[in-house]
Amino acid sequence: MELIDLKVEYQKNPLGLDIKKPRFSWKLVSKERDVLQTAYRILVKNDGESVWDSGEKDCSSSVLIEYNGQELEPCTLYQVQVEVWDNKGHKAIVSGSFETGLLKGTNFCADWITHDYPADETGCPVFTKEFKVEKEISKVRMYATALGVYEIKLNGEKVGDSYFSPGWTNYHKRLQYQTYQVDGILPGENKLEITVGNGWYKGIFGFTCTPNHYGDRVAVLAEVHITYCDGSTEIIKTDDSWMVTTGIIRSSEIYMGETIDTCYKEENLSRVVLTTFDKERIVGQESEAVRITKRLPAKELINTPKGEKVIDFHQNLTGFVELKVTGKPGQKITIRHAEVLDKDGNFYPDTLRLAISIDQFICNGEEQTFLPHFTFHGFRYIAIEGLEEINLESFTACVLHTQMEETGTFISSNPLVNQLQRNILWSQRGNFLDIPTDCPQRDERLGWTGDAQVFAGTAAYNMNVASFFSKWLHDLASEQTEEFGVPHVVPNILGNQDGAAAWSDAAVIIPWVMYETYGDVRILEEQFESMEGWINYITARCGTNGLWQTGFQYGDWLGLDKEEGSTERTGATDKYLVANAYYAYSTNIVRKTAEVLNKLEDVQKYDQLYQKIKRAINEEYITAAGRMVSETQTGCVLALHFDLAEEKYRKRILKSLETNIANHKNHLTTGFVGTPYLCHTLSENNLHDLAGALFLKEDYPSWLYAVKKGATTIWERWNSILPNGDFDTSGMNSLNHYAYGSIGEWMYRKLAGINQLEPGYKKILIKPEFIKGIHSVEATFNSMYGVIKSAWKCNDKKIKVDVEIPANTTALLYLPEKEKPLELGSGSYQFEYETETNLERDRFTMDSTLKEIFDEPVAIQILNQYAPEMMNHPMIEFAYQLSIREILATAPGETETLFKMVIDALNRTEVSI
Ligand code: RAM
Repeated sequence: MELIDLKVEYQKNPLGLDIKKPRFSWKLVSKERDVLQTAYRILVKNDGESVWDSGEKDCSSSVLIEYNGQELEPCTLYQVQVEVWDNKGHKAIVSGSFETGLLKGTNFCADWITHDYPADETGCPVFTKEFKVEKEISKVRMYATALGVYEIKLNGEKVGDSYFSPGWTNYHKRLQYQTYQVDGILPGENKLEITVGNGWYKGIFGFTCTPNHYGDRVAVLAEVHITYCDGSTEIIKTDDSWMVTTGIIRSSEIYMGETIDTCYKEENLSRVVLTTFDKERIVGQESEAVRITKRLPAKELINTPKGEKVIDFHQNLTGFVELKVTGKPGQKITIRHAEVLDKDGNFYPDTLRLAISIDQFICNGEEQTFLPHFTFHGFRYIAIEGLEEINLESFTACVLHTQMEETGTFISSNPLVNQLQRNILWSQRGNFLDIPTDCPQRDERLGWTGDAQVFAGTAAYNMNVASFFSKWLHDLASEQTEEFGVPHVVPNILGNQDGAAAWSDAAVIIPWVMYETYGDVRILEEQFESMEGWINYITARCGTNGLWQTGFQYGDWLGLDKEEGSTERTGATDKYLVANAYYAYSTNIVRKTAEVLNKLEDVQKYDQLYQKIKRAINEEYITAAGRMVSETQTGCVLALHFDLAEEKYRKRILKSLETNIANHKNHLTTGFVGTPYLCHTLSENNLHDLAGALFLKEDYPSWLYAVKKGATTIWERWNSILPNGDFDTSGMNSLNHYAYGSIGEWMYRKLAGINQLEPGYKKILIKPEFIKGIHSVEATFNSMYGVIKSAWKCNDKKIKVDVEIPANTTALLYLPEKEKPLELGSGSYQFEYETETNLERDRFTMDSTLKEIFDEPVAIQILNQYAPEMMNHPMIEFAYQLSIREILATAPGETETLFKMVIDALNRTEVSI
């Protein structure tokens, strides 16, 4: 047995940890089967002196064990050693370290510094300090933060590799600082430069594109702690001895882009101005930093019909472009960004709305590498001006996001599904940039709570999002009030609005997802007040019937079931049904949380409330005969999935759901609320085949429709790009919006079958379920205990299953088509057995649509021949949505010919009637 991955608060050997009681986690790895930890011992030392010895604990827990020793000192390195004993008589050791940060914002001894440039100065200020070093150095740390976003350079080299520090928090309450290891100090003269961009603090932001959301002047606070070899120490800190100038970054805005003029020389250094900002609000960086995580080469140069010079990176992404170039002095190169080309092949930046996203680089005649500092863009294409000759090798797309560990993989035999998984992952990368944003490209990029809530489960499979979400949840709680509840966006720059269901429920649902995924009880402890606060907010707004039926709601946002022509975006499901469904669901989570936290009175209180809401929902929204008030897909899904409907009604509601789906030819019509649960509901109610059929639909509306349209990220709308290549022009059309990527959780849980039976996957359920159209799946999830694998194949009359269970966990495995589950200990297992099942899809049925079966020209031909009146339909693309059955109904005599045509055209699969 071996121990690996010693983590302190989800990080390996963290620096600048600002937590008084850090938690330790480790993984056991063994070639043997059925390995369990029987005991552990944790030793923490500072300079050889023990500060904590847990003693040998007879305990199987290896995840998030809390430090319980002497009080930790600031700026101190601690060595950690963990010893573990297993049930096979082995012992192993793993060691690591952590270094504390300042532990308290008020431990900053530096002064806040700013400038007194006029308000219309757009150049980013550069704060500078020269200092001399005369002794030999043993260790240097730097602690820094800013109002704005900052970058530090020491002797011309960037310190650290993070971007957008200090990150976006509710600056009225919390501001993070960062800790850096600094290696570049030279004997003799040194120069520190800290450049500050407007960022979220002062920059243009929000729908109104207005500046100064938190303040109108950027500022910096920083200190360099030098320890010399002789043991003496020195601190270089921001104070009134620093100077300031405006540098080569002539302007920078997150939405608008950055202009860098390397010919610009500002010789005038002026003295900084001292300023204040409450140091009590300063906290250590809580999640991983934003970094460049991938560099993608330019793939294709396109001369568009309009004459634009465009580069295609073949991937919609979030970040910026690095350009290597030798230009003439003063030569200006302009880079514009877009997610897509229009159907004529021209550059189409309209999805960005007012966020113009233009970077400009002004050359100085030398060979130069340009990349922006304080802006990011959502793009796949760039249009270049100001360069005679375009060399693809000069352009690199830098992908930027919070650098979380990727924990999930999912591959199947279906290439479209694999592309869908890649699109989900890319939308997660693109929108987990310090906060969970709705989209990365337009004049929005806000921490919409609803989007984060529906996607959190999927996100937690793909990456370790524990620190990311706990940071954001701290902000959420800091913005929550009794009067307005939980804001729709966090950090909240939209002002006070009453809380809304599914959005504000992020306060309750996300902590619970974190607990289930990572076994993290502390998130529940920290958020409990916020979770309860949200329920109390609703309760205070309920009528005498115990239901919440007042105020603004997003309903089933962007649901497709509104009557034709409606421009309302809230879907057809009764908005207050959605609101009360979430009210019940969240109340039940708060009840379960109280149970975990051993708050017995609260367990009772929320249990009673939960029962009461459920009763009221049944009375108000379900008739005595079991009909839902909103017989929409989302209405039925919520009643079933949130377990709201009384047992006696479930059958009827399920039937309504099935009928509704059949009426839409096995397509979904759900919006943000129904989509994450739709396939789960079907799979869990004996309609898994239908879930599979709906999941694998390739025509609008479906997940694979976008894939077939060439999407490389998840779209905001099911029809962001219409079948004829036009765009949705509602003014709200992002091509990188992860909400509908929430299907990812179903793919991991049902197709791969990886589920937790106990929080943190201490006990695992593996239960893959086949669907027609996919004959193999291989998925892994790197849990807190180690890698869980579930892979299966079903072809040639054989089923093969291959699973891996990490040490110190156990699993329940349901082999496909076998009755009894197997209880497994850790280890690798392979199974092979016979089957009669054939997972080839009867790709097309009588209910398949024209568009699904044929390319456009053939579809037109068929329409012309069999349903000519449809050719005059104002929206011809909707005519393609007719099914074979419907067309036959209009031309009853022609059945045979049409069928022959169908089969001829396909000549590759059977059509079942
Ligand atoms: C849009 C956002 C987001 C959604 C809200 C309600 O502006 O893009 O996705 O949560 O509306």
